[in-house]
Amino acid sequence: MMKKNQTLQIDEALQAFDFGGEVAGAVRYGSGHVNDTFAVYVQKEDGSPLRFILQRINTSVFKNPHALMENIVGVTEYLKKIKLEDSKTNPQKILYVLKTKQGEPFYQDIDGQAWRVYNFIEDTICLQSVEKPEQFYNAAQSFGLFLRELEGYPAETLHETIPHFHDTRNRFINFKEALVADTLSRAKNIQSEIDFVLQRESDCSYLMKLLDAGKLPLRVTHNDTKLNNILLNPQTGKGECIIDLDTIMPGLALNDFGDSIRFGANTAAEDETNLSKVSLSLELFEAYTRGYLSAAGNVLTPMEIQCLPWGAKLMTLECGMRFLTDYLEGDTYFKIHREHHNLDRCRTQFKLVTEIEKHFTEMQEIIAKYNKF
Ligand code: ADP
Ligand code: GN1
Ligand code: MG
Repeated sequence: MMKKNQTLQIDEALQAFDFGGEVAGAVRYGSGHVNDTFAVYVQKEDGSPLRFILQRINTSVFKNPHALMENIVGVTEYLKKIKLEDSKTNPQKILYVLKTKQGEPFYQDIDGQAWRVYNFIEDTICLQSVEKPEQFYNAAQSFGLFLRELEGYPAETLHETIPHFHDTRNRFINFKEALVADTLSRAKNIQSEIDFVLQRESDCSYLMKLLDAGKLPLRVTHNDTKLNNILLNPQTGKGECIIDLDTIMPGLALNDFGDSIRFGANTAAEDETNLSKVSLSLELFEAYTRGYLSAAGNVLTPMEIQCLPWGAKLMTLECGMRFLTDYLEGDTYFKIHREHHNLDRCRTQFKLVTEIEKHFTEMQEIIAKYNKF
Protein backbone atom coordinates (compact mmCIF):
# COMPACT_ATOMS: atom_id res chain seq x y z
CA MET A 1 0.00 0.00 0.00
CA MET A 2 2.79 2.32 1.08
CA LYS A 3 4.67 1.51 -2.10
CA LYS A 4 1.69 2.22 -4.33
CA ASN A 5 1.19 5.54 -2.65
CA GLN A 6 4.74 6.52 -3.29
CA THR A 7 4.59 5.40 -6.92
CA LEU A 8 1.48 7.47 -7.40
CA GLN A 9 3.12 10.48 -5.80
CA ILE A 10 6.14 10.14 -8.07
CA ASP A 11 3.92 9.77 -11.14
CA GLU A 12 2.01 12.89 -10.20
CA ALA A 13 5.23 14.83 -9.66
CA LEU A 14 6.66 13.63 -13.00
CA GLN A 15 3.61 14.89 -14.82
CA ALA A 16 4.33 18.40 -13.62
CA PHE A 17 7.51 18.59 -15.74
CA ASP A 18 8.17 18.54 -19.46
CA PHE A 19 11.19 16.28 -19.91
CA GLY A 20 11.25 16.64 -23.68
CA GLY A 21 10.27 13.01 -24.28
CA GLU A 22 8.44 10.08 -22.81
CA VAL A 23 9.16 9.11 -19.22
CA ALA A 24 10.09 5.42 -19.06
CA GLY A 25 10.40 5.27 -15.26
CA ALA A 26 12.02 6.58 -12.11
CA VAL A 27 14.22 4.64 -9.69
CA ARG A 28 15.67 5.51 -6.32
CA TYR A 29 19.16 6.89 -6.65
CA GLY A 30 22.20 7.95 -4.58
CA SER A 31 22.85 7.78 -0.88
CA GLY A 32 22.06 11.16 0.64
CA HIS A 33 20.90 11.34 4.26
CA VAL A 34 18.22 13.99 3.78
CA ASN A 35 16.27 14.19 0.50
CA ASP A 36 14.67 11.39 -1.53
CA THR A 37 16.44 11.15 -4.87
CA PHE A 38 15.29 9.37 -8.04
CA ALA A 39 16.84 8.96 -11.49
CA VAL A 40 14.24 9.63 -14.18
CA TYR A 41 14.64 7.77 -17.47
CA VAL A 42 13.30 9.56 -20.54
CA GLN A 43 13.15 8.57 -24.19
CA LYS A 44 13.43 11.54 -26.51
CA GLU A 45 11.38 11.73 -29.71
CA ASP A 46 14.39 10.64 -31.77
CA GLY A 47 14.60 7.52 -29.57
CA SER A 48 17.73 8.54 -27.68
CA PRO A 49 17.81 8.20 -23.88
CA LEU A 50 18.06 11.06 -21.38
CA ARG A 51 18.15 11.14 -17.59
CA PHE A 52 17.12 13.65 -14.95
CA ILE A 53 17.33 13.80 -11.18
CA LEU A 54 14.01 14.09 -9.37
CA GLN A 55 14.12 14.97 -5.68
CA ARG A 56 11.49 15.12 -3.03
CA ILE A 57 12.78 17.91 -0.85
CA ASN A 58 12.73 16.99 2.82
CA THR A 59 10.43 19.72 4.06
CA SER A 60 10.82 18.85 7.71
CA VAL A 61 14.48 19.83 7.25
CA PHE A 62 13.99 22.60 4.68
CA LYS A 63 10.88 24.29 5.98
CA ASN A 64 10.61 26.88 3.23
CA PRO A 65 11.08 25.23 -0.19
CA HIS A 66 10.27 28.54 -1.96
CA ALA A 67 13.21 30.26 -0.30
CA LEU A 68 15.39 27.18 -0.79
CA MET A 69 14.73 27.02 -4.52
CA GLU A 70 15.19 30.77 -4.90
CA ASN A 71 18.73 30.32 -3.53
CA ILE A 72 19.44 27.39 -5.83
CA VAL A 73 18.06 28.96 -8.99
CA GLY A 74 19.97 32.17 -8.20
CA VAL A 75 23.26 30.38 -7.62
CA THR A 76 23.00 27.90 -10.52
CA GLU A 77 22.16 30.69 -12.97
CA TYR A 78 25.01 32.82 -11.66
CA LEU A 79 27.48 29.95 -11.92
CA LYS A 80 26.24 29.08 -15.40
CA LYS A 81 27.02 32.58 -16.62
CA ILE A 82 30.52 32.48 -15.15
CA LYS A 83 31.25 29.01 -16.47
CA LEU A 84 30.04 29.74 -19.99
CA GLU A 85 32.49 32.64 -20.20
CA ASP A 86 35.27 30.04 -19.96
CA SER A 87 35.66 28.41 -23.37
CA LYS A 88 37.02 25.22 -21.74
CA THR A 89 33.76 24.57 -19.89
CA ASN A 90 31.70 21.63 -21.09
CA PRO A 91 28.08 22.91 -20.98
CA GLN A 92 26.86 19.35 -20.33
CA LYS A 93 28.44 19.57 -16.87
CA ILE A 94 26.55 22.67 -15.79
CA LEU A 95 23.81 22.01 -13.28
CA TYR A 96 20.41 23.58 -13.84
CA VAL A 97 16.94 23.39 -12.35
CA LEU A 98 14.26 22.16 -14.79
CA LYS A 99 11.23 24.38 -14.28
CA THR A 100 7.74 22.87 -14.09
CA LYS A 101 5.26 23.18 -16.95
CA GLN A 102 3.93 26.19 -15.05
CA GLY A 103 7.40 27.78 -15.01
CA GLU A 104 7.95 27.16 -11.28
CA PRO A 105 11.27 25.99 -9.80
CA PHE A 106 9.55 23.09 -8.02
CA TYR A 107 6.22 21.30 -7.88
CA GLN A 108 4.13 21.19 -4.74
CA ASP A 109 1.69 18.28 -4.67
CA ILE A 110 -1.66 18.21 -2.90
CA ASP A 111 -0.05 16.75 0.22
CA GLY A 112 2.29 19.75 0.32
CA GLN A 113 5.35 17.73 -0.73
CA ALA A 114 7.91 19.61 -2.79
CA TRP A 115 9.52 18.06 -5.87
CA ARG A 116 12.33 19.48 -8.01
CA VAL A 117 14.22 18.31 -11.06
CA TYR A 118 17.85 18.79 -12.09
CA ASN A 119 19.56 17.80 -15.31
CA PHE A 120 21.52 14.57 -14.77
CA ILE A 121 25.25 15.23 -15.02
CA GLU A 122 26.26 12.22 -17.13
CA ASP A 123 29.65 10.53 -17.49
CA THR A 124 30.72 11.35 -13.98
CA ILE A 125 31.37 9.35 -10.81
CA CYS A 126 30.21 10.02 -7.29
CA LEU A 127 32.53 8.55 -4.63
CA GLN A 128 31.70 7.48 -1.09
CA SER A 129 35.41 7.35 -0.24
CA VAL A 130 38.63 8.54 -1.80
CA GLU A 131 40.34 5.94 -4.00
CA LYS A 132 43.40 7.99 -4.93
CA PRO A 133 44.72 11.17 -3.22
CA GLU A 134 44.62 12.91 -6.59
CA GLN A 135 40.80 12.68 -6.57
CA PHE A 136 40.71 14.43 -3.22
CA TYR A 137 43.11 17.08 -4.48
CA ASN A 138 40.79 17.64 -7.45
CA ALA A 139 37.70 17.84 -5.21
CA ALA A 140 39.52 20.45 -3.12
CA GLN A 141 40.32 22.50 -6.18
CA SER A 142 36.67 22.42 -7.23
CA PHE A 143 35.39 23.48 -3.81
CA GLY A 144 38.08 26.19 -3.69
CA LEU A 145 37.02 27.41 -7.12
CA PHE A 146 33.39 27.34 -6.01
CA LEU A 147 34.26 29.74 -3.16
CA ARG A 148 36.13 31.99 -5.56
CA GLU A 149 33.36 31.96 -8.20
CA LEU A 150 30.75 32.93 -5.62
CA GLU A 151 32.85 35.73 -4.14
CA GLY A 152 30.86 38.30 -6.08
CA TYR A 153 27.44 36.73 -5.42
CA PRO A 154 25.11 39.04 -3.49
CA ALA A 155 25.15 37.19 -0.17
CA GLU A 156 22.37 39.37 1.27
CA THR A 157 19.89 37.86 -1.23
CA LEU A 158 20.43 34.35 0.12
CA HIS A 159 17.88 32.88 2.52
CA GLU A 160 19.09 30.98 5.56
CA THR A 161 17.64 27.61 4.55
CA ILE A 162 18.42 26.03 7.92
CA PRO A 163 18.89 28.61 10.67
CA HIS A 164 22.14 28.31 12.67
CA PHE A 165 23.21 25.43 10.44
CA HIS A 166 26.91 25.44 11.34
CA ASP A 167 26.62 27.37 14.59
CA THR A 168 28.46 24.74 16.63
CA ARG A 169 27.73 26.61 19.87
CA ASN A 170 24.02 26.34 19.14
CA ARG A 171 24.40 22.67 18.15
CA PHE A 172 25.84 22.09 21.63
CA ILE A 173 22.77 23.71 23.20
CA ASN A 174 20.48 21.53 21.05
CA PHE A 175 22.41 18.47 22.17
CA LYS A 176 21.99 19.39 25.84
CA GLU A 177 18.25 19.91 25.35
CA ALA A 178 17.92 16.50 23.72
CA LEU A 179 19.90 15.01 26.59
CA VAL A 180 17.65 16.56 29.22
CA ALA A 181 14.51 15.44 27.37
CA ASP A 182 15.94 11.95 26.70
CA THR A 183 12.62 10.95 25.17
CA LEU A 184 13.62 7.35 24.43
CA SER A 185 15.69 6.80 27.62
CA ARG A 186 18.75 6.20 25.48
CA ALA A 187 21.10 8.44 27.49
CA LYS A 188 21.89 5.79 30.09
CA ASN A 189 23.77 3.67 27.54
CA ILE A 190 25.88 6.40 25.98
CA GLN A 191 27.64 8.05 28.91
CA SER A 192 31.08 8.08 27.29
CA GLU A 193 29.74 9.84 24.17
CA ILE A 194 27.90 12.35 26.37
CA ASP A 195 31.08 13.03 28.35
CA PHE A 196 33.02 13.43 25.11
CA VAL A 197 30.76 16.31 24.09
CA LEU A 198 30.58 17.93 27.53
CA GLN A 199 34.39 18.00 27.78
CA ARG A 200 34.49 20.02 24.56
CA GLU A 201 31.89 22.68 25.33
CA SER A 202 34.34 25.56 25.04
CA ASP A 203 35.72 24.24 21.72
CA CYS A 204 32.22 24.60 20.27
CA SER A 205 32.47 28.40 20.59
CA TYR A 206 35.98 28.78 19.20
CA LEU A 207 35.13 29.82 15.64
CA MET A 208 31.84 31.50 16.54
CA LYS A 209 33.71 33.84 18.90
CA LEU A 210 36.14 34.80 16.14
CA LEU A 211 33.17 35.43 13.85
CA ASP A 212 31.43 37.56 16.50
CA ALA A 213 34.62 39.55 16.99
CA GLY A 214 34.81 40.29 13.25
CA LYS A 215 38.04 38.27 12.93
CA LEU A 216 36.55 35.80 10.44
CA PRO A 217 34.42 36.87 7.45
CA LEU A 218 31.12 35.40 6.32
CA ARG A 219 31.26 34.23 2.70
CA VAL A 220 28.90 32.46 0.32
CA THR A 221 29.65 28.86 1.20
CA HIS A 222 28.31 25.42 0.30
CA ASN A 223 28.09 24.06 3.85
CA ASP A 224 27.82 20.37 2.90
CA THR A 225 31.09 19.59 1.14
CA LYS A 226 31.08 15.81 1.45
CA LEU A 227 32.88 13.90 -1.26
CA ASN A 228 29.56 12.53 -2.52
CA ASN A 229 28.36 16.08 -3.18
CA ILE A 230 30.79 16.49 -6.05
CA LEU A 231 30.75 14.62 -9.34
CA LEU A 232 34.14 13.72 -10.80
CA ASN A 233 35.37 12.85 -14.26
CA PRO A 234 35.90 9.04 -14.26
CA GLN A 235 38.98 9.27 -16.49
CA THR A 236 40.87 12.27 -15.19
CA GLY A 237 39.41 12.34 -11.66
CA LYS A 238 38.85 16.10 -12.03
CA GLY A 239 35.85 17.76 -10.39
CA GLU A 240 33.07 18.25 -12.94
CA CYS A 241 30.13 19.55 -10.96
CA ILE A 242 29.28 20.44 -7.39
CA ILE A 243 25.82 19.29 -6.38
CA ASP A 244 23.56 19.33 -3.30
CA LEU A 245 23.19 23.10 -3.15
CA ASP A 246 20.48 23.11 -0.44
CA THR A 247 22.67 24.66 2.21
CA ILE A 248 24.31 27.44 0.22
CA MET A 249 24.22 30.30 2.67
CA PRO A 250 26.54 32.86 4.15
CA GLY A 251 28.98 30.83 6.25
CA LEU A 252 32.63 30.19 7.10
CA ALA A 253 35.03 28.96 4.41
CA LEU A 254 36.69 26.96 7.19
CA ASN A 255 33.57 24.88 7.53
CA ASP A 256 33.59 23.96 3.84
CA PHE A 257 37.23 22.94 4.18
CA GLY A 258 36.54 21.13 7.45
CA ASP A 259 33.51 19.16 6.30
CA SER A 260 35.45 17.82 3.31
CA ILE A 261 38.22 16.65 5.65
CA ARG A 262 35.71 15.11 8.06
CA PHE A 263 34.28 12.87 5.38
CA GLY A 264 37.09 12.40 2.86
CA ALA A 265 40.25 12.21 5.03
CA ASN A 266 38.67 9.62 7.32
CA THR A 267 40.29 6.24 6.59
CA ALA A 268 36.91 4.55 7.18
CA ALA A 269 33.26 5.05 6.26
CA GLU A 270 31.14 7.55 8.17
CA ASP A 271 29.22 4.66 9.77
CA GLU A 272 32.08 2.16 10.30
CA THR A 273 31.47 0.11 13.43
CA ASN A 274 35.07 -1.08 13.83
CA LEU A 275 36.57 2.09 15.28
CA SER A 276 40.13 0.83 14.94
CA LYS A 277 39.71 1.49 11.21
CA VAL A 278 38.83 5.15 11.80
CA SER A 279 41.75 7.57 11.63
CA LEU A 280 42.82 10.78 9.95
CA SER A 281 44.88 10.28 6.81
CA LEU A 282 47.49 13.03 6.88
CA GLU A 283 48.29 12.18 3.27
CA LEU A 284 44.69 12.98 2.29
CA PHE A 285 44.65 16.04 4.54
CA GLU A 286 47.72 17.27 2.71
CA ALA A 287 46.24 16.56 -0.73
CA TYR A 288 43.08 18.49 0.14
CA THR A 289 45.00 21.40 1.68
CA ARG A 290 47.21 21.66 -1.40
CA GLY A 291 44.18 21.68 -3.73
CA TYR A 292 42.05 24.03 -1.65
CA LEU A 293 44.77 26.62 -1.11
CA SER A 294 45.87 26.51 -4.75
CA ALA A 295 42.33 27.39 -5.83
CA ALA A 296 41.12 29.64 -3.01
CA GLY A 297 44.23 30.62 -1.08
CA ASN A 298 44.40 34.24 -2.16
CA VAL A 299 40.70 34.77 -1.40
CA LEU A 300 41.22 33.68 2.21
CA THR A 301 42.54 35.93 4.98
CA PRO A 302 45.60 34.87 7.01
CA MET A 303 43.30 34.21 9.97
CA GLU A 304 41.10 31.90 7.89
CA ILE A 305 44.10 29.95 6.65
CA GLN A 306 45.48 29.68 10.17
CA CYS A 307 42.15 28.35 11.46
CA LEU A 308 41.69 25.62 8.82
CA PRO A 309 42.52 22.78 11.29
CA TRP A 310 39.83 24.18 13.58
CA GLY A 311 37.36 23.90 10.70
CA ALA A 312 38.21 20.19 10.40
CA LYS A 313 37.94 19.60 14.14
CA LEU A 314 34.70 21.49 14.67
CA MET A 315 32.89 20.16 11.59
CA THR A 316 33.70 16.64 12.82
CA LEU A 317 32.70 17.36 16.41
CA GLU A 318 29.53 19.15 15.29
CA CYS A 319 28.52 16.36 12.94
CA GLY A 320 29.07 13.80 15.71
CA MET A 321 26.95 15.90 18.08
CA ARG A 322 24.22 16.14 15.44
CA PHE A 323 24.16 12.35 14.98
CA LEU A 324 24.06 11.91 18.76
CA THR A 325 21.30 14.50 19.18
CA ASP A 326 19.26 12.74 16.50
CA TYR A 327 19.87 9.41 18.22
CA LEU A 328 18.56 10.85 21.49
CA GLU A 329 15.57 12.35 19.70
CA GLY A 330 14.60 9.10 17.99
CA ASP A 331 16.31 9.34 14.56
CA THR A 332 13.98 11.89 13.03
CA TYR A 333 16.49 13.95 11.00
CA PHE A 334 19.06 11.68 9.30
CA LYS A 335 17.83 8.64 7.38
CA ILE A 336 18.93 5.48 9.13
CA HIS A 337 19.31 2.01 7.62
CA ARG A 338 19.81 -0.04 10.80
CA GLU A 339 19.23 0.16 14.53
CA HIS A 340 21.59 2.58 16.33
CA HIS A 341 22.89 3.81 12.96
CA ASN A 342 23.17 7.38 14.20
CA LEU A 343 25.06 6.20 17.28
CA ASP A 344 27.52 4.33 15.05
CA ARG A 345 27.95 7.47 12.94
CA CYS A 346 28.47 9.56 16.07
CA ARG A 347 31.19 7.20 17.33
CA THR A 348 33.17 7.40 14.08
CA GLN A 349 33.03 11.18 14.25
CA PHE A 350 34.24 11.28 17.84
CA LYS A 351 37.06 8.85 17.10
CA LEU A 352 38.06 11.13 14.24
CA VAL A 353 37.95 14.19 16.51
CA THR A 354 40.41 12.42 18.82
CA GLU A 355 42.64 11.72 15.83
CA ILE A 356 42.45 15.33 14.68
CA GLU A 357 43.35 16.52 18.18
CA LYS A 358 46.33 14.15 18.18
CA HIS A 359 47.61 15.40 14.84
CA PHE A 360 46.71 19.07 15.23
CA THR A 361 50.30 20.34 15.14
CA GLU A 362 51.09 18.27 12.04
CA MET A 363 47.98 19.66 10.37
CA GLN A 364 49.15 23.19 11.15
CA GLU A 365 52.57 22.39 9.69
CA ILE A 366 51.01 21.06 6.48
CA ILE A 367 48.98 24.22 6.13
CA ALA A 368 52.06 26.37 6.67
CA LYS A 369 53.84 24.38 3.94
CA TYR A 370 51.21 25.25 1.33
CA ASN A 371 50.41 28.76 2.55
CA LYS A 372 51.93 31.01 -0.07
CA PHE A 373 49.51 33.83 0.61
P1 ADP B 1 20.99 14.67 -0.44
O1 ADP B 1 20.73 16.08 -0.03
O2 ADP B 1 19.97 13.74 0.04
O3 ADP B 1 22.40 14.26 -0.09
P2 ADP B 1 21.94 15.01 -3.18
O4 ADP B 1 21.48 16.24 -3.89
O5 ADP B 1 23.33 15.01 -2.68
O6 ADP B 1 20.87 14.65 -2.03
O7 ADP B 1 21.74 13.78 -4.18
C1 ADP B 1 21.95 12.45 -3.77
C2 ADP B 1 22.84 11.73 -4.78
O8 ADP B 1 22.23 11.76 -6.09
C3 ADP B 1 24.22 12.35 -4.99
O9 ADP B 1 25.15 11.92 -4.04
C4 ADP B 1 24.56 11.89 -6.41
O10 ADP B 1 25.00 10.55 -6.41
C5 ADP B 1 23.21 11.91 -7.11
N1 ADP B 1 22.94 13.18 -7.83
C6 ADP B 1 22.32 14.28 -7.33
N2 ADP B 1 22.21 15.24 -8.26
C7 ADP B 1 22.75 14.75 -9.39
C8 ADP B 1 22.89 15.24 -10.75
N3 ADP B 1 22.43 16.45 -11.08
N4 ADP B 1 23.48 14.43 -11.67
C9 ADP B 1 23.92 13.19 -11.31
N5 ADP B 1 23.81 12.67 -10.08
C10 ADP B 1 23.22 13.42 -9.12
C1 GN1 C 1 23.65 15.42 5.41
O1 GN1 C 1 22.25 15.55 2.63
P1 GN1 C 1 23.60 14.96 2.78
O2 GN1 C 1 23.59 13.48 2.98
O3 GN1 C 1 24.52 15.41 1.68
C2 GN1 C 1 23.57 16.76 6.15
C3 GN1 C 1 24.98 17.29 6.38
C4 GN1 C 1 25.80 16.29 7.19
C5 GN1 C 1 25.81 14.97 6.42
C6 GN1 C 1 26.50 13.88 7.19
C7 GN1 C 1 21.08 19.35 5.09
O4 GN1 C 1 24.21 15.63 4.13
O5 GN1 C 1 24.92 18.51 7.11
O6 GN1 C 1 27.11 16.75 7.36
O7 GN1 C 1 24.45 14.53 6.15
N1 GN1 C 1 22.79 17.70 5.36
C8 GN1 C 1 21.86 18.46 5.96
O8 GN1 C 1 26.80 12.84 6.34
O9 GN1 C 1 21.63 18.41 7.18
MG1 MG D 1 24.20 14.93 -0.77
